[in-house]
Amino acid sequence: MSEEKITMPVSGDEQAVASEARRSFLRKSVAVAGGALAAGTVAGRAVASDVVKDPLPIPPTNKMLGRGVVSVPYGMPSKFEAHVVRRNVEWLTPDTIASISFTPLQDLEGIITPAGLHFERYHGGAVDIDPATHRLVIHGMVEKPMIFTIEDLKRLPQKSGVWFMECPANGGMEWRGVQMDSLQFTHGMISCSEWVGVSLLDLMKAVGVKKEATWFYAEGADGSALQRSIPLPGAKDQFGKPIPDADKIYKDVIVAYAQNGEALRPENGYPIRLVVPGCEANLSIKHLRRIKFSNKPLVTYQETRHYTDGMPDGRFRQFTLINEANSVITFPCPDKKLPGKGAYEVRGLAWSGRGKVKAVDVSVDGGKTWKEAKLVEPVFSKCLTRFTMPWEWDGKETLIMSRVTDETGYTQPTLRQLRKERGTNSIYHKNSIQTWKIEANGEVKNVQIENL
Ligand SMILES: Nc1nc2c(c(=O)[nH]1)N[C@H]1C(S)=C(S)[C@@H](COP(=O)(O)O)O[C@H]1N2
Ligand SMILES: [Mo]
Repeated sequence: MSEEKITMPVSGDEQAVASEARRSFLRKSVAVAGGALAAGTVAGRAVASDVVKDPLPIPPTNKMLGRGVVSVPYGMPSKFEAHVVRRNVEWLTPDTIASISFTPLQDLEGIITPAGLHFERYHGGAVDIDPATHRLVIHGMVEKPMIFTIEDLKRLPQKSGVWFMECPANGGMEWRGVQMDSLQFTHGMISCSEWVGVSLLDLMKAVGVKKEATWFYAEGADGSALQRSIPLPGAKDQFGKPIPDADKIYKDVIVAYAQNGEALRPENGYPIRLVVPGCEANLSIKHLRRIKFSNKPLVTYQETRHYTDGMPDGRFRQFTLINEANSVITFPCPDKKLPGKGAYEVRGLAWSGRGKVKAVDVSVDGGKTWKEAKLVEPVFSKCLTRFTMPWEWDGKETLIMSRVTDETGYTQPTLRQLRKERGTNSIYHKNSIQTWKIEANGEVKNVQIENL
């Protein structure tokens, strides 16, 4: 819309503001045209969607257009963002009781997932539990079994962290080949929040966990009553084999009651859930009703039929709890094609269940050469980390990919390496390098290349 078309009466004040805005915009556009400003350039090229003409079409104010300010008791995103929603894959969870909805990673910036877009996974249907009547029972191998109300938990010292939550089935549909032409479905079973609650260590102290306890079970109050066994130091499996990292996993665990500044959402476990940072999200039991200490794992349906990794020899690995380092380019991606050749910033997300992301390399030539991307602050442990890299696209077909290395020195495998070690019988823990094919028309395709 051009400035001339605005016929609404303008007050003196607004005129002053509008003309100051015009002057400052002019100063900025002159600077950009002269190439003097670093802002507004990518890969050394100026980026502007239009050549500026004078007089400039300054956007009108709300008041000039006669629109009122919208105020609601609880704010929602702009109606122009209505496409940014969780989505389901219909054939994956045809019944609505066992459901998975995926986070729209292609539309998110930074590292925090708004609670309403946090992916959501239910084995037995969602519930919304009254916090006034809910209780957390802690029992088993303890000196003093205890029952906590939500108010009791909130009086204890707080512990919080910004941690990702990832279902180990993230990417699971792609083990045998390409299946989903959307970033939302290839990687959208990961989200990241600031979680606030009570440290498990404090609760363990309160009930006096006995020395013999080497496991605890956590159980939910929803339809599935999902139960998982979580190792403590010295934990062994049902065959007597030590559980790797049993001395690390439990230390960060919290019983959370808040997520991104407000109470947990019902879909994410209201009023309390376990959060087991860095580990497969099915350990993070929602609607937590019970923690029981023991000296052996439960070996439930959920720990045998599900959440075990099929190996090439037909056997299954069990209790592979930590999510290894992984990364993906979120722009461009199948959901966000390139409008034409020129300067861009490649953007993506990297994470590791073992700590901080140390480095991310990006290739824009099918893995022939790699360049280190910039990590965007903040970089937290067991948290999504944003990376960026400037890129001048020449308009030719190419393959792009990212590869993360975490603070332990572990580097994300290629798909070929992963398949060599783990075959294609698995559903869980697929963290191989994701390749996107950029076509000459700017469209982006999900591909799996044999030698990568
Ligand atoms: N009570 C309960 N907790 C649960 C589940 C469930 O079905 N019921 N699903 C688990 C699984 S498989 C995952 S991946 C995570 C997902 O957490 P979210 O729904 O908050 O994303 O919750 C876990 N905790
Ligand atoms: Mo899951």
